[in-house]
Amino acid sequence: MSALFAKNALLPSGWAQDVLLQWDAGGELIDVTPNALHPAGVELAEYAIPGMVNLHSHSFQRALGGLTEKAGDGPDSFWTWRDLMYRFARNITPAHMEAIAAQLFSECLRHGYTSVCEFHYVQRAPDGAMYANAAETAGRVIAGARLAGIGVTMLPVLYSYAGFGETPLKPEQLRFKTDAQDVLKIIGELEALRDAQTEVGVAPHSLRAASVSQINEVLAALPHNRPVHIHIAEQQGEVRQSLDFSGRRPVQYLYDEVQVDRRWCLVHATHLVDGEVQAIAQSGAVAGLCPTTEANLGDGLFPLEPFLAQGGRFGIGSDSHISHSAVEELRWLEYGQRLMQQRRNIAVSAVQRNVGDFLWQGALQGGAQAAGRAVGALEAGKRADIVVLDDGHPNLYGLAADEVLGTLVFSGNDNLVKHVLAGGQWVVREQKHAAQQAIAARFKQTLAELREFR
Ligand code: NGQ
Ligand code: ZN
Repeated sequence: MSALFAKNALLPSGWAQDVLLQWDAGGELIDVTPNALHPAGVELAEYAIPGMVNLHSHSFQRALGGLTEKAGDGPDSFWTWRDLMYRFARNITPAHMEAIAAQLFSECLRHGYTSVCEFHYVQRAPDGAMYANAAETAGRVIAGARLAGIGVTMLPVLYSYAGFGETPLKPEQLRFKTDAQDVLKIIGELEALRDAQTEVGVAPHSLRAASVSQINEVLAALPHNRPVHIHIAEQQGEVRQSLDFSGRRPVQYLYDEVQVDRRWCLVHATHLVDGEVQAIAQSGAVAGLCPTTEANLGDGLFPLEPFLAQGGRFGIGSDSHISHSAVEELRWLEYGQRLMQQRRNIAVSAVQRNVGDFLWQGALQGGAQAAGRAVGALEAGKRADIVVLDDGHPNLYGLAADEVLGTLVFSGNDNLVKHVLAGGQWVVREQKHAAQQAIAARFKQTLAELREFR
C-alpha cells in the first residue's frame, strides 16, 4: 500500500483537512480518511486535488498545433482548417502516432490531466488500405498513453461519409474510412487491451460522417455500458446541412433517431435551441466542451447557463491540442460566458458559489462519466489520480482551501501542478514527467520526418 497525507484535499463533498489517501499496487484508492493523523514516513502535501479528465482528444493533431495560423486567399474557417488538417494526416505512420501521443499525454499530465478520451479516426494506411491488424493505429495511441502513464478511453471512430445523405468520402478522407463492421472489428481487437487504465468505447464521428442507421447498428452490437462519443452541432454550417437533409437540427435529429443516454458524450454541441438544451440535460448525456479549440476554429459559444440550470452535465477536452492545460479550458469556458452575458461568476450553482470549485468538480464528474472509468474523485474504489499543487508558488501562499481553485483557474499563467500521480504511479515530479527527455526526443524526430512532407 502507498500513501499521501494532504493538509487540504478536494473530496466529492468538498475540501477536507488532514486527509490520508492510500492506494494499492494496482493503482486503486483503497482508503481516503479526513481528520487523520499524519503517519511517520508518509509524504506530505499542502493541497491535493483529483486529476482532471480530458474527454476529447485527436492526439495526432498535437503535431499540427500553431501551423494553421496564417490567413489563406479567401475567408478562413473551420472548413479551410479542416483541409489543412486532412493534408497533415496524410503521411503520419503508426510509429509517428505513438510518438506524438506520448508527447501530448506527457504534457497533459504535467498540466493536471490524468485521463484522456481519444476520439480516434486515422485508422487506415496512407493508401487507404486497412492495416493487417485493424486496430494498428488505435493500439499505437494506447501504447503512447502507456508510455506517458495516462489513463485512456479509446474511441474507434465510425466514419463513412463526407456529409449528410451518405455522400461519398473525398480522397483525402480515405484514411478515416470505416463502416459499422470495421469499427466493431477494431473494438473486438482492442478488448484484450482493456484494464484498469484502459477502456474502449466507440465514436460515430458526426451525423455528417455516420448515418443514424449505422449508429444504431453499432450500438446494438456494442458491449454494455461503453462510452459513446459524437461531434455534434459545432458549426452553423453543420446545422444548416442537417436542416436541409433531415428537416431537423443535428441534436434534434439525433435524439429522434437514436436512444441517447448517460453513456453518451456530445462533443461541442455549440449551436442549440432551447428544446435541444433540455433534451441533452434530461438524457443525462455529457456535453463535451473544448473551449480553446472551439475559439481557435471560430465555432461559437455553448449555452452553459441554461444547460446548467436544467441539471446538464459537462466536461472539458483539449481536442486539437493547441492547449494542454485544464486550467486554460476551464478559464475560457467561464470567460466565454462572461463575454457573452456581460456578467461575472456564471458557472456556479445554488449550493456551490465558488466558480473554480464548481468548474473543477463539474468537469471531473462529467469527464469521469464520459470516460467510462472509475476516475474523477478522491474516494475508495476510484483510480489513484492525484494532483499536488505547488504550495511554494506565491499564488498559493497562505490560501484557505476554498480559495485554491479560484486562484488556480483564474490567476496567472505559471503551471501550479507540481506532482502528478496517475493510476497510482508518480508520473510527474517537480513539474517534470518521468520519461520527458526520451519522449520529447522521439517527438522531435517525428516532427522532422513529418515536416519533410510539407
Ligand atoms: C476532427 N475536429 O474530426 O478532427 C474535427 C474536424 C470534422 C473538430 N470538430 C473534422 N474540432 O468535424 O469534420
Ligand atoms: Zn474533435
